[in-house]
Amino acid sequence: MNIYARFEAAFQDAADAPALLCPGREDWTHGRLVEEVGRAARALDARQVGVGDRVLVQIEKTPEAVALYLACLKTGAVYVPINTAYTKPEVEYFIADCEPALFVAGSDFDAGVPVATLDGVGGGTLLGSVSEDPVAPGSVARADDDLAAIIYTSGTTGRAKGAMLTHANLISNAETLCQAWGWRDDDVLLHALPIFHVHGLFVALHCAFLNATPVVFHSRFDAEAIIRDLPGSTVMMGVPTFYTRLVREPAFDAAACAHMRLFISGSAPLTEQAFAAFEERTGFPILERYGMSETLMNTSNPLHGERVAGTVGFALPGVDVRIADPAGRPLPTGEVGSIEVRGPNVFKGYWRMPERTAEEFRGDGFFVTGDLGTMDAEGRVTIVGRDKDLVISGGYNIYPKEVETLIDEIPEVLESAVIGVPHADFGEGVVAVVVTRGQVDEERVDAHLQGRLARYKQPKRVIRVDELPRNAMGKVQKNVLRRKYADILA
Ligand code: MCA
Ligand code: AMP
Repeated sequence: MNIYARFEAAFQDAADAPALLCPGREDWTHGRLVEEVGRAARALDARQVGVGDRVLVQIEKTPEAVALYLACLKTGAVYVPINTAYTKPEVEYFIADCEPALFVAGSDFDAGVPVATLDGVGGGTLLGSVSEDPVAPGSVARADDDLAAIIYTSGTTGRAKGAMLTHANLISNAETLCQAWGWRDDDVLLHALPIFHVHGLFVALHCAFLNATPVVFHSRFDAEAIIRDLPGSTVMMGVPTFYTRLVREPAFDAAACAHMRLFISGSAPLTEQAFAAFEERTGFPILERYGMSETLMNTSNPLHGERVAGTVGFALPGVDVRIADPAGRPLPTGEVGSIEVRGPNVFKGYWRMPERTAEEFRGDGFFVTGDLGTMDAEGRVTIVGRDKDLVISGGYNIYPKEVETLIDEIPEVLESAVIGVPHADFGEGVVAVVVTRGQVDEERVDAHLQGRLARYKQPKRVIRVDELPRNAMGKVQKNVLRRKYADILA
């Protein structure tokens, strides 16, 4: 089943009802959305994008971008969205890796593959010359394990891996979430997440699309704009930074949230303090859930029942979650181990990386998430750490290895260690600790990374030291560094 067939059936039943409510722009009904999907499908066809072809996309968040995503689903192309913050060399990696039939960029890009543009107001070459004639409803039939999207996620080696997600992965997870979160016909989703990651693109939009309920579509997160639109909304999804920023706004209180029914958090740990501050201010216990690009959503706190701060809740229906030892053997209740998951939500593998895929699956089909956690007797999961060297800053993942590799290119740098330390706004912030020959200051490191690495991955501070702490095996002790510099960004 093509997931777009599910969406389209719901859209057609709600053709005159609002789909995307866009502040500062004309709203789109579901009927209009279907037309725009048709237009984007025609644009793909005009560029000979066929079934199974990759469409790499690095564009601003607009209704047209949503239509392009849905058009890829409709036509059986594989949607490959990437962060708008990526620099040219980063983008070139993705082009070489996924070999797109088309790269849709925000502005002109010299790529060596066909390029079309779609800008921040929906203009550009992609849709510019497409005829307005209606396109027939329907979508290309897709088998359960046919790809719908590739979502790149960085690896501990510093090389990004493309997680291949199938139509069946997306359908099963969307249905499960609608059920778990009790999606209602009168729900209105307040959407301020980027749409190049699983959270904003699949988790949030699919709940609304399966039910053809409206989405208040903000192009980016802005606390004041959120407060303005709360009275017309019922559900919001966000990363913890959204919620800690909202609590800092004096106008954000129980009265402002009176029309809301649910706030959902994920992508990064929501601290117990943030959970408590939010509940104290609004009366709402945030519902925290846990997922990954490779697995979509795995666990969720309950809609009805106690939401426990600092935990990510129970395995979602149909998803097996276990805590295992390094050999994949299940551990007794309460013990800390590797979080492993299996189910219809789990991806097909990494794009053109069969060995990496094999390494991260157990023989019995469980996927090793790289997160460490515990499960209590009731099945409630708590994430206690990560077995992977990863920093999560404002919900974006940053792999230290990628940053270290670039910093180590500076001739005067002898070695570097990139760590995440507590950051008041982003939860964790990136810090680089460097050993240098001669004077290398923060500006020198900044200048080297500029244009090579997305800004959000760049260190907020660079610290020079004489040597890095190492254990008996010679491995850099990042935990020692994290403790030592724990306060510098707080
Ligand atoms: C922006 N900056 C950041 C971040 N965002 N630095 C570190 N971490 C960040 N997350 C930097 C910019 O580079 C810039 O630096 C300065 O902050 C201001 O940039 P601006 O774009 O204005 O920032 P903002 O609009 O305030 O963005 C913060 C944000 C945003 C709203 C928290 O990062 C965001 O939307 N995060 C959500 C990420 C997300 O959707 N994650 C889900 C993926 P300078 O001034 O130095 O140039 S994970 C996922 O999908 C899994 C499956 C899951 O479980 O959900
Ligand atoms: P990504 O690779 O961007 O899909 O990020 C997935 C990672 O985000 C997971 O492996 C976790 O480490 C982290 N993550 C997602 N949700 C949560 C959560 N609720 N609490 C803590 N970490 C989370």
